[in-house]
Amino acid sequence: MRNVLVWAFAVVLLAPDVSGAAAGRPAAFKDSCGATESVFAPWRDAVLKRRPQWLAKAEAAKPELHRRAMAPVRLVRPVADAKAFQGWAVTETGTVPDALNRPLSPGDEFIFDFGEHIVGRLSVELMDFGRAVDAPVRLQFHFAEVPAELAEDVDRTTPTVSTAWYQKETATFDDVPSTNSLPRRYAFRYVRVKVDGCSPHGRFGLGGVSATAETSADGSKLRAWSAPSPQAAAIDRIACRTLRDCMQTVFEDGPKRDRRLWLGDLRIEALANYETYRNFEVVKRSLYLLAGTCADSGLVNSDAYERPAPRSGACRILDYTALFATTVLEYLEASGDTETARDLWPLCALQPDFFLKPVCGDGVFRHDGKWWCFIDWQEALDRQTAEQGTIIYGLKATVRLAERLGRAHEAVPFADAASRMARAARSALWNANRGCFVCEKGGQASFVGQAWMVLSGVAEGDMAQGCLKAVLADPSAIRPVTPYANHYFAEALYAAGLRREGDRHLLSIWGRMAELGADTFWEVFVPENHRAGPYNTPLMNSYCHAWSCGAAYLLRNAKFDAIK
Ligand code: RAM
Repeated sequence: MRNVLVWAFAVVLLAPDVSGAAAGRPAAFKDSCGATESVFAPWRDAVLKRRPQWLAKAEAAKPELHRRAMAPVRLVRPVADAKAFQGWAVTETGTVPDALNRPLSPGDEFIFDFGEHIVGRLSVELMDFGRAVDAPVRLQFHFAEVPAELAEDVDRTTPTVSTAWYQKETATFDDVPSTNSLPRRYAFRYVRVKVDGCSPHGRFGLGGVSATAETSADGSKLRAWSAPSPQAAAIDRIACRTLRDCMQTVFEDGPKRDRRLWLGDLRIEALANYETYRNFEVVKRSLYLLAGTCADSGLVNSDAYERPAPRSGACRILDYTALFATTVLEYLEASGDTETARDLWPLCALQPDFFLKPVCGDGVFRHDGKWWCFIDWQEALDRQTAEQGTIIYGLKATVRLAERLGRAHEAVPFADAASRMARAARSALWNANRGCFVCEKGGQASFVGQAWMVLSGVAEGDMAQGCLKAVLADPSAIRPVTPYANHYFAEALYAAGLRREGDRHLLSIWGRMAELGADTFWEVFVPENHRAGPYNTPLMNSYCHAWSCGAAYLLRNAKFDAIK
């Protein structure tokens, strides 16, 4: 997966702007649907004028954070356990008071277990024993979301992302006694506190260790839901906690890493949020942040930072950009906020100018090397079929949004493009012998390729059921590695009326993570390879990852009920 990551970032950062005539690909398909430059020009003008107002609106919609005081519940240490997730579990070594009110020496250490995953600040109280402490106290802190992070040494790995994400700190405290807060916000269930240096004269000890959890999710607003089974209740609980911990002043992808807004993650978080905490402000802020930081061409980039000042991350994921209008449409439908949807319409209407560029004259998507085609972290995946479906899905959402806003006439070229691409998919990408959609070069069939063909309505009825069942029965079909892509596969099963298969799939991913003791759902999960991940070490994976919280949406949206 490492090569894919390096390649993807190189492409998105080094590729020229995909706007306007810069893309050397024939614009024939777009033009033939009536999506010509003159159609896009007024929207582009409106977008560029509105960008500063959009940033101001993002700022005005900043949600308040709710805080909870948290205390550790026990002391633990990691133990090897072949049956546990990644081969590591924790075992209890004592109670919290065992670590407190006692003189400590260099090398002493304790691992505090807070009992559940939290996102927040840590505070540590230092105490003396009636005598002045004649040197500073230096402590090492190591925060962990899962036991493997406590047991394995990140310094022996070569991650493809910065090790500064790894949640380790050394802090030196001059005053004893004193109460001190660590500088960053952390994502963790466990924290190891180790004495690195202290005076041999005048002893010090820990008076207390506590945390303040932060989230923009208001727990008192969490919608009640009657789960059809204890297993469904457990999955929902973990999914809601995942959403809660990623829901900060924007929807973050992962509070450990990358701590920023990503469009693909946002869409799933927003869907889960509508069924659970229903905080519309944070969706509005996230949409406006992406809108206000769009490129000078008017392209909606895939990621954005809030701090130190709003800024685009400048990644250009085709399948994320194609989902922007969908995310606005779903926000409108859930919140009734027509004003925001109207305000963002020119931006939504402009995006097909970008994501239709790699569609060739025959209506088939062929990667032109100018985008990051993501879909999933699965390295073996040929993304053609999934991208084709995502583009059609995005076009249809743009049409529906136009209809909701009384602007259907403006979306005629997009409706035309969607139906022509659907026809093209059914002829160029359908393999009648295998009964499923495949990619042109090499004929690869994938789970997520069928998912997007079904979700976009390219395949309906028997064709939809048939292609999903075909890949389920085919050991050579490429399976997803992220809960993100698995989410769309499960949703496609439900959409095709395969409820039992949908439930089974949901249980095989989210149910299995729950069985393995997940506090919050993970960024990557391959049931038969717990060490899978795109960063060259599972230690850099995020274990509270936004795009995994969609199980709450799938469960609550009346999609799950066949297996009780
Ligand atoms: C990673 C993040 C994020 C995802 C992008 C594509 O950096 O995990 O969730 O949206 O990749």
